[in-house]
Amino acid sequence: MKKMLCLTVIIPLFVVSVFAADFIQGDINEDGVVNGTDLTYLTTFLDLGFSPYPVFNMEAADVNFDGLINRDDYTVLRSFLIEGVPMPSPPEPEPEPSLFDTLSLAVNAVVSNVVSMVTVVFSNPILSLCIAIFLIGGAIGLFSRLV
Ligand SMILES: [Ca+2]
Ligand SMILES: [Ca+2]
Repeated sequence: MKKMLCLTVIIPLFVVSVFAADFIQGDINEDGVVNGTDLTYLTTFLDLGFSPYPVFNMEAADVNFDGLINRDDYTVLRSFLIEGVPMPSPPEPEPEPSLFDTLSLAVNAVVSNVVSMVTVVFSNPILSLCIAIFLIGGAIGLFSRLV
């Protein structure tokens, strides 16, 4: 009864930082098989908030690949072991952006910056007048060289 109370009151959440592929999903004790021992490891970990065992593979314990180790993983692992329900597949890795996507982002950033600079400049009448004088002076200079 005391253990059940502990199970229902304390629902620890543990963050798993990296999805790695060098482990067997659910093989928490890293003995090469997924069995009741792994479920015991996971239950103990969830009850205590830490693992008393020398080996505890955090990535393998996150059997539903949501980045957390919690009761949902217990449910998935238990269903797999007892009912044969397949465990979820690991998430697909994010595709690398193409060169076109990267260039598009860069061009969009440059255009956005130029537009905001032009907006700032032309919203200031003194700056607008200075630029107009500069452009007219340059045009006159260029025209005088051509003639
Ligand atoms: Ca195992
Ligand atoms: Ca999980």
